[in-house]
Amino acid sequence: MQSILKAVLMAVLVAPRLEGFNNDLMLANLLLCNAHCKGSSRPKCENGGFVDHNCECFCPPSLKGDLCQTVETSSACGGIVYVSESKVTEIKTPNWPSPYPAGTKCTWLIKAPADMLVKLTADDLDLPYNSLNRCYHWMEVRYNLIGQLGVKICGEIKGKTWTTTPYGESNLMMVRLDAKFAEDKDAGKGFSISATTAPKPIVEDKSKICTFEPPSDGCFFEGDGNWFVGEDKSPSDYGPSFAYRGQFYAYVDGNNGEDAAKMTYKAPSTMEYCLSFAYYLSGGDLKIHSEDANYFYELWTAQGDQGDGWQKAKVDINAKKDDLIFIIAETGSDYTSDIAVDDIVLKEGVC
Ligand SMILES: [Ca+2]
Repeated sequence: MQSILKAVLMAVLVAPRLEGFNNDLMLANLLLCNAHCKGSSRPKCENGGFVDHNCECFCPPSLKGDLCQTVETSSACGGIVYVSESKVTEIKTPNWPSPYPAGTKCTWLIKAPADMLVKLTADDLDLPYNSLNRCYHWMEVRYNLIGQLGVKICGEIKGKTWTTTPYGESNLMMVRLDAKFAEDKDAGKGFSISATTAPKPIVEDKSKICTFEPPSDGCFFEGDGNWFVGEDKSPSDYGPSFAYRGQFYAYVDGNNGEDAAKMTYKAPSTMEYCLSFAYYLSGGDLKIHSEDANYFYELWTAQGDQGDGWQKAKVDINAKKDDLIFIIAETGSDYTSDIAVDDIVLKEGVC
């Protein structure tokens, strides 16, 4: 199987138009390996959830339910808030403006219609922090990718706003109060925030995507021979148990030793780009570099075992025409350090 996968990846990443290569036969072999979880048995996960290897929804943190349709929160606060155009919904912490109870944790999922953005304003916020400006209790705002940790806000704030962007989960925002982490610290007033919609600008979607799902016309990143296509559970047992999205992903086997595997893309024009991707790291380093005629630039790095799960990352890349953009996987000396990527998206504009 591995040799087939390697051959397919070579075809997909390195030479997608290789003459004489029987793509159809290879893709048929791959599809035979993935006959389950299709059609009506495939759940339609909501709120940023995706289908895992058991054909069940894998939910972003703080969401649960068969389709990720429910919020995990205490009974005193939180829930799903639907906002619509020209309507402002106020969200307040328990007892506002008196202090919230010790140890309170609340989660609100704010949903706008699919063609709208969510706009949030902190009308009044008072949450305790220390002399180093570290938050004892905080409000966390997650948006665009609600599975990814958001900004933590504390102190005394009035009037600050957040708006989702047209990319990603543009009509979803998650707001959390965490007064549990430092439960022994005195509570502040909490927060009173208002949520509403904002118009979604019409954007021409100039994005490039690699999901490694067949049938594929190839990936815009060119991979060297150290990348394989994996499906469901990785052959080595040290990689992911399932793809981040769909059923296939690209990976580098930890058995490669310290060799680096590289995917390369040449910027077609001088432009600001946003590179987003899902990655799985059980050791070694994953790096995003760019290179012009004179220098190379280290733009982003993740190091070491990140646990059993996919992470998401976004990297702003300011590239000139013909600059090279690299995704570099260095598996290190430990044979367990498999590295996988999926859902690589390059969009014009900042992240
Ligand atoms: Ca995929």
